[in-house]
Amino acid sequence: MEDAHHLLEALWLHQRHNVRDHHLLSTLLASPETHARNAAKVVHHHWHNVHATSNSPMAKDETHEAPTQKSGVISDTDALLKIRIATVVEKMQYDITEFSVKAGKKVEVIFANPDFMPHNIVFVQPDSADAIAMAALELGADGFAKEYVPEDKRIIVASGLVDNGQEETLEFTAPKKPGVYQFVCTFPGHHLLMRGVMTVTK
Ligand SMILES: [Cu+2]
Repeated sequence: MEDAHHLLEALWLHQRHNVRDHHLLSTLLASPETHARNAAKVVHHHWHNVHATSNSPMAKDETHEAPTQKSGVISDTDALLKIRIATVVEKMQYDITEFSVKAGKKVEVIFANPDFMPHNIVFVQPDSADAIAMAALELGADGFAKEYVPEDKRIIVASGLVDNGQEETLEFTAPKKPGVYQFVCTFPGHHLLMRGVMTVTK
């Protein structure tokens, strides 16, 4: 059987182009990978609940409404920066692609995923996003079990794979060294589009 992540990518493409491949969906619904199964369940739900004339299969369903909470900085004090970052439905992007924080400040990132695909968010050292995404890809069959987060010293903090409608909060301390740090989704095939930067200032 093909890797679940390839099948999910195929489903993602079909979803974007409003093509329904029932065989592919059935295969994913039976996948041993929980995140793949969850994603398939969301798509299955849409196919059976969304009005046929809807432009996008995602457009009218309550589970895909824009999150009620707005993304961006929630609060910023001397002690703590609190920020919400969400995925953009069917875009393979984060809705926040840059923010700044003072070196050494505590950061709380609420990562929310309204998209049907699973995504993660991994904060890394400057210019290491590509290498870490490649290392994630090389996890191969272990990828899902490791949430596509490789072991790598350049990772500052990482979420797990977050399924549709879920969120995860990350708490970490901003690096002491000013610079442009990247954040990226390491799910295979996502890293080129799904990334942003955290600028650490003095
Ligand atoms: Cu992703």
